Amino acid sequence: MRNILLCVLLAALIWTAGSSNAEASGLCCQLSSGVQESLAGVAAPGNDEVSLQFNYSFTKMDRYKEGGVARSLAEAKTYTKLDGAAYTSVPISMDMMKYTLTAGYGFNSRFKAFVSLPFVRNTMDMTSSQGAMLGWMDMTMEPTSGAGDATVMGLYRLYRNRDIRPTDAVTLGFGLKAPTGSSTERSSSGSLIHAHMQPGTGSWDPLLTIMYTKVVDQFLLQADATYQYTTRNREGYEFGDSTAVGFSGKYAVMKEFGINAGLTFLQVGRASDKDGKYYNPATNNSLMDDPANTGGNSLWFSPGVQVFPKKNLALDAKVQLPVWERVNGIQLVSSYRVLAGISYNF
Ligand SMILES: [Cu+2]
Repeated sequence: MRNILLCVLLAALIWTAGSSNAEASGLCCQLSSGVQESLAGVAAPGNDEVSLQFNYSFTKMDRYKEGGVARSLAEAKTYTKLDGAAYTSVPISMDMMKYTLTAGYGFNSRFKAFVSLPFVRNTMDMTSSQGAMLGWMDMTMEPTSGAGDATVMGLYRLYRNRDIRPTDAVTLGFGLKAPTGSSTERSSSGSLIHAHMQPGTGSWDPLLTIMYTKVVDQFLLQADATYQYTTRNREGYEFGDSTAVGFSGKYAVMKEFGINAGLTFLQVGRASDKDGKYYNPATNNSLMDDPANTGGNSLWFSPGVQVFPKKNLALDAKVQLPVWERVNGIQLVSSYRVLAGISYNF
């Protein structure tokens, strides 16, 4: 059994490595990589078990925030760059869809490894100024879609209070997000599209995560923190580092059905475009492209349900709602995210 599982993991890795033209999701939504979504979701594989998960997420971005204050699209159109020039290209809305396949394997009772590969599709409506006489014209961008950035992650259980039915456990995770998704998609005019709409980031990013879980009767409580250290991609662009801290609780209503809720605090650093390939301030007046308008802090509330229709099979669905945010500059921010997943342990 172990060999089969290793083969599955290897195959996933090879597939991942081969899909160098793939696309990954940008960080617009300010929520981090697919593997966190998967891990936050459903059952981890047991000893010598393989788990397969399929997750879907949809993010709607259609509001503006300047710092912590809500702004209208009309207000966004009046903003200027740091050099005083007006933004002449402003996003109206962005939809991000992500389908993530995650394979996991439990090597022993302490160590589990996961590989996840997302497939993403991003769409955007924008408006651009045609000059003082002609006003603003709305347009829909060519959607971007394809494989995204794959993540490999190992989870190591540092501590549990007892061997049989432990109620307290601490787990440490190390991961690496690989640049399997394209970060160099271009528009028909030949220029690189927004860095945050590219399928991938183009960078190798280490991840570190630690989680504490506690079982009290029918409740499962979890506290976790994840840090993603971003690096610069070949085009000279570097997304901001991110830190996510979460608290969540699951309540088993009955054997086949559970409800859960969580709070996540997310901190994302400002991006930097060293060589000006995505944003050349001399020629680019796009609000979306200006790194001054990237990064910020946000707090999310996530209610959800889990269904276990039969042994080894789990379904889950949740909504993530921003309850507070404070962004750098002025940014298009999310109204909601919807996530759904199915997992099976072999
Ligand atoms: Cu756009």
